[in-house]
Formats: sequence, C-alpha cells, structure tokens
Amino acid sequence: MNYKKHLLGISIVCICFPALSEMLPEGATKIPKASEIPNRLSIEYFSPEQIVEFKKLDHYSEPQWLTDKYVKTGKLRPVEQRLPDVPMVLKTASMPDGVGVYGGVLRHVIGGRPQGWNWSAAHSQGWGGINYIVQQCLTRTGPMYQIKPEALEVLPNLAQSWEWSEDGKALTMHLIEGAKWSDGEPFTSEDVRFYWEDTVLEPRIPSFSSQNALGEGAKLEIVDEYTIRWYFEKASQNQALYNMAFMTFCPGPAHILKSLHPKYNDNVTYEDFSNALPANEVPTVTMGPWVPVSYKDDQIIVLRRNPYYWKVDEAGNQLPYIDEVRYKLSTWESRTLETMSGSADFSNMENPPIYIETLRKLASPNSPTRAMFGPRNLAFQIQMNMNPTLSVSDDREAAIRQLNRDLKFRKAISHAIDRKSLGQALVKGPFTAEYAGGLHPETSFYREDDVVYYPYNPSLSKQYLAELGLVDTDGNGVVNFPKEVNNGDDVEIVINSGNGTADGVFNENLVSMMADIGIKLIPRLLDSVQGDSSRDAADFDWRLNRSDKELIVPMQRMEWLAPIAESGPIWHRGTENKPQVLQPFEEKMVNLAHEIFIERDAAKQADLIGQLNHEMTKNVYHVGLVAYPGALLVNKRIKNVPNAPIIAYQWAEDAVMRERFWVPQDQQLKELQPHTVPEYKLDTKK
Ligand code: BQZ
Repeated sequence: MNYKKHLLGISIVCICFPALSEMLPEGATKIPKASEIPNRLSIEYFSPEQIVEFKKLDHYSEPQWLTDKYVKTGKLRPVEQRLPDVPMVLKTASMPDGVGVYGGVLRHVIGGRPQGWNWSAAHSQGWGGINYIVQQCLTRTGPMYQIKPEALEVLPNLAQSWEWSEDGKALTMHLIEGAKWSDGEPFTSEDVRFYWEDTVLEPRIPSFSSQNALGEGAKLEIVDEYTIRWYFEKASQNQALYNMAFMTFCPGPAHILKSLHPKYNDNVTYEDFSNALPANEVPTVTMGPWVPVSYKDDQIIVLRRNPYYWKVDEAGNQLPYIDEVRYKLSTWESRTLETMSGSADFSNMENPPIYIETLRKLASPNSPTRAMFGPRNLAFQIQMNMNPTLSVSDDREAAIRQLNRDLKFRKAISHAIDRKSLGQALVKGPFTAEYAGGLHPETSFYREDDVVYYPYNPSLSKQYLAELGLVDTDGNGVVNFPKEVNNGDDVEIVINSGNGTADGVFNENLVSMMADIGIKLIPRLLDSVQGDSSRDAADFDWRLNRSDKELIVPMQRMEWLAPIAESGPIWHRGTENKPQVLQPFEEKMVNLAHEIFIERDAAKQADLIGQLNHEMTKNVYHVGLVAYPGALLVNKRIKNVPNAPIIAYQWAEDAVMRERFWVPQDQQLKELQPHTVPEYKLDTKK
C-alpha cells in the first residue's frame, strides 16, 4: 500500500552530520541521560491483515432487541441491508479476548466540552475520545502501534484500498461501497468532495486540515461515486495517507451540511455554517460506532449504538459490542480518579501530580483497574507566538512577538528554567526527565545526539537579556523594554495555560523562575474550549502546552512542527492577511520537512527527521520543560483491551479500537437508554 516502513521499535543507524559536541552553541550541552523507569508495557505485534480485512460474510447478526424492536416493526431495514455489501471485518487474531457478546456500557469522563458537532468547521467535541467516535476518517493510524515494524502501513477505514500511479504523483482511493451514515443516507465520494472543496479549501471556514498539509499542492478528482484520485506536485507524498486519518480528513455528512452552507443556501453566512450543529443538536449524524443521542450541558453526553455501523466481527456480528457509551463532563483529573475508583472505565493517566496516589491504589489487589505504563512520550513546553501581527492588539503584544522571534531571547528563557526542580515539583521520584523541546525522548525517531540543550544557567539568561537591551531601569525588579519600545514599560508576559493541577504546578514555578531573571509572567488559566479557541486564533504571548503525537510520529502532522502551511506550528500560524514571517532556520525546517515526506528509504528518512529535531532544539523553536510517562487505565471488566501506550500514532482511545470492546453479561452495567438507537426527525435529512 504505501512505500516506506519505519517506526516504533526499529533501530536506525546513520551518522550523517558531524558529531554534535564539535558544534554546540555557547551555553548549550548535551541532554542529560534520564533515570530508568520500569517500562512494563509489552506490545503484541500483528500484520495489518490480522487486524482488518474487507470481506462479504454469509451471515450477519445484531443484538436481539434491535431486531425485535426496530426491524420487526419496520423502523429499520434488516441488518444485512444496513451493512455495506462488503463490510470491514475486524479479525479475531488480533482481539485479546476474541469474539464478544452484546450489551453493557462504557463510561468515559472528560475535562473538555463540545464546541459542536460540525468538525468540518474545526469544532471539537470535548476530546477524550468522543472525537474519535464521531469523526470517521479515510484512513486510520491509531492501531498502527501494534503492526510489526516490517509490515508497517497506514490502515484503511472509509477508504478501503488505494494505489499510487507509476510516477508516484497520483493516489487513487477506493471508498467503502454502500456504507451508510447513522441516519441511513449513503456515504459517497460527494461527502469527500464537499469536505475538501467546500470546507478545507474554503478560506472563510476554519478547518482542521489544509491543502499543503496533505501534500504540496494536493488536488482532488472525483472519479465516481466510490473512487477519488489525488494529484500531488511531487512523487511519493506518503504523509498524505497519515493526514487522511484523524483529524485532518474526516468528512462530515454532506447531505446535512450542504443546506447549512452559503454556497448551497443563500440564507446563511459562513459564520452560520461554522456555528451549525451546536452540541445540543442531537442525535448527531456520524459514521462512527456510537451516536450522541442526548446532551446535558456540563453534565453528560449519552451515545447509543449506530445501527448502520459498517464493521463486523468474523462471526458476522455487527459492531460495536457495547450498546451505550457515556461521556461525563467533568475534569481531566477526575477522569483518572474515577477510573481508579471504578466509577469510570477509561483514562489516559497523564497528570503527574496524582501519579503517586494512583500508583498506591493500583497496588491494591482489589483495584478495579488495570494499568499499562508507557514510555516517556508526554512532555510540556512553552510555545512563544512568532507571528509578528496576527491577533496583536497593542504595543506590548507587538513587542513580545518581536522578543519571541529572537533566538537570544528564547535561549535566555531556556537557561532560566530549572527543569530538575520543575520535574520534582510535578511529581517526586524518577518519573520526569529534563526536556529540551523537539521530539519526545523514548520514541523511535529520537536520538540524543540530535538534541541541543540550553540548561539552567540564570546568569547567562540575565546576560542575554541585557544584550537585548532589557534592563531594569526603574529598580522595581522587572526588566524594562528599551525606551523606544512599548514606552520602556516592564516586560510582562501572559502565559495561557489549562486549569489542571499540572498547569498550576508549572505556572507557579515558571512565575518564580522568570521573576529571578526579571520577567513578570502572568498566568491566564483557560478551560478547554477557551484554550482551543485562543490557540486557533493565535491569541497568546506564550502558551503552556502538553505536546501531542506530532512529536512522536513527525510526518503525521508535520505542519505542527515546521511551518509548511499557514496552519503551521501552533506558535507560528498565519492567515491570508497576517501571514507567517519565516526566519531562515524555519525555511530550512520547511525544506527538511518536504524531503522527509518524499524520502522512501527508512534510514535516510529517520536521519532527516533527526536533522529536523536538531534545528528545532538548536533554535529553541519551543522551550522544552519536562518529559514524563503516562499510563492507560481501563476497568478490569472490559474485554478485548490490548496493551497500548496512551499516545503513539494517536491517543489510546483510537489505538485500542473500542468498537471491539465487550463486557461479559454478568458484569454489564445498567444502561441509561436501554434498547434504543438514534431516531432522526425527518426534517434533518435536508
Ligand atoms: C486524550 C485526547 C483524545 C488536544 C486533547 C486536549 C485538547 C487539545 C488534545 C488526552 C485530550 C486528553 O487531549 O487530554 O488524554 O484523551 O483528549 O483526543 O488536551 O485540549 O486541544 O490536542 O489531544
């Protein structure tokens, strides 16, 4: 299917540029070795065919209540008519507990809140895996963590198969035929066309995707109802297959969205479209295994099985096995605490301040929870906004942007941070490691030698600030801008952050570390919706950020690392009117990124990624703070839960394939809306 193989677990040998020690910049060192943490995660590997296959089976079945209540009464067609002619079959070989039984509940808790169901206009659904349920994408990357390195490839999803043209510039994709949206309407290439042409390429609609992120100058041709063809300027744009997965190519229902879009409806504006499908408008129309059917603001979202879901097991049982999924709207910390105590079923343990307590509880033999510890593939960093004009509303903000763009300033900040203390303040013990920014340590593309580290050295920080003309002229302990800049006022910087305990620990420590070098740091705590929207609008001086999968599998979301598109790294975004202003090292990173995309040799590609990491860390593209491990926590009553890291190609919620989860009958919990599936009012089918 795709050209090259790489990844998690392969060791790659290539020394292609001079040893780093010969060229370390002033003040820089190598990154210190982190202490060992026990890594108890062992992963079972499969070939793609052992995970998924498209195949017509002789016989299909569904929960008995569904047949009795909906099919026998004529409300739904029989299951074989709701399924595609050739459905996707999830294979028993890769299911830890095999074919399951129907029924029961999966209980999630999230700290996010849904902006709405119109993900085609960059609405988030509150994260924590509800996004992975409602947004189905052309390809799927989450479960790739368990593919044997030598067989590694992007997995099919709504695109069933694909082939590259001989010159490597055209990619023909075959969509699954006869699959239906949760309201029974067919999924076709028109959904793909609408998503691409009328939302991604439409500058007046915000999007999770962009043309260049998919592959330089990507163009789409609709061949027929179930065939699409991509054209690229250069050959072998392999990253395109990654970008057709979550969250950059997950089409919305065109048959619903068109009537809400100004191109097809004179009575609505672009703004209307972006705000269409608010969270309380349920049931949602989705291709996912469960459908949001009820929504209570700040309380709960209930999802019920999608009777049109297009995946089955090898015995012909339509998936999912579990009938109801609940999302309690709470906080990220309570997700972990509730999963520990058994009142929730699934948590990515990612909040170091509660690790010790969680570990203690896990050690008890009656703990209801199973924990899977992963490598240090989580990290926090400071992102400094580098767009000189976007969302700048006064002189202070403009002056901060100029500082952010100055390497000497970024080095000064890096040298001001005592990462050892910061790590210990976050959680005592061996969990955290000093982090220089760039790729996550303990992941496959990371090589210590690529990393340039500017460690704790406050006197060098102060020297750099003075060289930049930032001196405390009024004796109040805070350095001032030079007279001609921002009135010579105090240097005050606002840092946007989340509102969890970890954010609090970082803020408190960063405020005092910055105060030591004469910078007044002002934390601004935001909930997840505020955080996402200020991030997307580039409305911040600095952001405290917990990094994501682009720092693990770089070609997946390269525009979040190198400014290959205006949607570019969070800290250097641009718009048509306020474009990015790239510095020479950024141009270099863009070139490297393009080379990475088209390099077919895995070792050479890994080396190019290493060079990118070198540029990132040498130029302090963002300021690394600390790296730390996470653990996946799942209630013991849930079957078919493979060992998985909390994040690799995607977050665990996608990686583990929840549509195969099942619960033995005697352990199933009471459903809130038993024996129901979503029912749509006819007028939603515009
Ligand atoms: C995992 C994830 C699943 C987004 C989000 C959230 C947003 C960011 C990031 C993580 C949450 C959980 O992460 O913390 O464990 O469940 O949802 O999507 O932090 O605010 O914008 O990038 O993935």
